[in-house]
Amino acid sequence: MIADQQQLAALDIPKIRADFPILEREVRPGVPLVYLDSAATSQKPIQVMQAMDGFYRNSNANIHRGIHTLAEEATAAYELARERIAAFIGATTPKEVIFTRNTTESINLVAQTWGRANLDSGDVVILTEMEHHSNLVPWQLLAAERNLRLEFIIVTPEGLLDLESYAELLKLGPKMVAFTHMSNVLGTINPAREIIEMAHQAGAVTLVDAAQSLPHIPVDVQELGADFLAFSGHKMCGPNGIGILYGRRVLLEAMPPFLGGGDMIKRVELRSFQSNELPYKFEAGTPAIAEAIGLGAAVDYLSEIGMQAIEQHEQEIIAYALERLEEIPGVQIFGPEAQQKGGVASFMIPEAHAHDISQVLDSDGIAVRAGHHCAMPLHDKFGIPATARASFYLYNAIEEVDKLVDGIYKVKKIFA
Ligand code: 7TS
Repeated sequence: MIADQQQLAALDIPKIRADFPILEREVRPGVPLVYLDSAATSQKPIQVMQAMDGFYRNSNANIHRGIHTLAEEATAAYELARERIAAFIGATTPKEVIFTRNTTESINLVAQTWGRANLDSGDVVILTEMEHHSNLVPWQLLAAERNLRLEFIIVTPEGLLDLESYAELLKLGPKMVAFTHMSNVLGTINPAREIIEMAHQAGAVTLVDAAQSLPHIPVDVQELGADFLAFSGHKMCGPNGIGILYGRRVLLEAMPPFLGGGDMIKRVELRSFQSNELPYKFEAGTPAIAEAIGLGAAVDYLSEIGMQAIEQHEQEIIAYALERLEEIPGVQIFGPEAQQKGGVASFMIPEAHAHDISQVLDSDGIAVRAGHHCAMPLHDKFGIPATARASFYLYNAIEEVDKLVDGIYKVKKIFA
């Protein structure tokens, strides 16, 4: 049986786990960590830590400024990271890859610059009912300022987007369609290519929130046809404080800058400035240099393992997790079946609140997230205040699902 499972496995899990030192720790003496919270943030492999450490030990300097050796090395490493990320997502040029702090900042950048330049009173922006707050609030802020009309693609009881409701909304002639590629609560992988194609036929620009998809499945911006695409380094084995905004070159060229300051200018006079060229126009001030280099290393790491193999591994884990969770009496699982989702399982049991579930699981070293997962409107829609969420990544072993299920039975016993 075990041999069969190993033959089936898409990834060499013991080998991968050896790259993540934190996975060896015990939460308490004798209680090993079972990390099932990668949708919140992923763990980091030594390759990423070494890349950042190496930069600080050998080449630390500010970029794009000095002509001394260290400044040149730092600049080259920072720009090499950009090139690797551009290749990873299929951008036509590294100029289309903007370093930001995270997905949240990337989406705010689009709302504040493209949005302010292109949206005015009465214009329609289409979002979905399953968005993370970071793809809701930036548009709400702009809507209040510009008197925009926000409309939402309906989420079905199964946790899928209702594309008929979308087709109806497109008749309103929206200027922007911004949606999550993969739900951080339901795990649903949305048909991004189809959504984008329909938006383009209606004349709208599109933004894909790829925070949950890009770390887990192959994503190619050209194949999707995305105009903008946002993601975070920390969810894809990279460091905190670094994220990406991909934008189609013609759109980025036409947009005003976001933050003003050093690096984003070509020339400054006392009362005026001339913007720098792409991508620097959108990178004001000293950026997170080590973090960008760390993200470049994360992209190398994921590429070497292969995004298709990672996707297949997570498909195996989520299929098994749903099967095991469904055996638990009274359990309620949110989102579609395994084939339509990534490695995210949000659930409730009648005996206990999500926070109690999380606390009892933690006593066995099992880390899951409890709460609304920054998707309050979606939880309102399903009429629940909170869910417990187990989320998986390339380093999770199938046995960890069994530990989770044993833990849930323990919760049921305690709160029975
Ligand atoms: N979009 C989605 C779909 C997300 O899941 C998240 C973070 C974000 C945007 C924001 O990413 P950030 O890096 O800018 O914070 N999601 C979660 C989560 O599910 N648990 O913690 C963070």
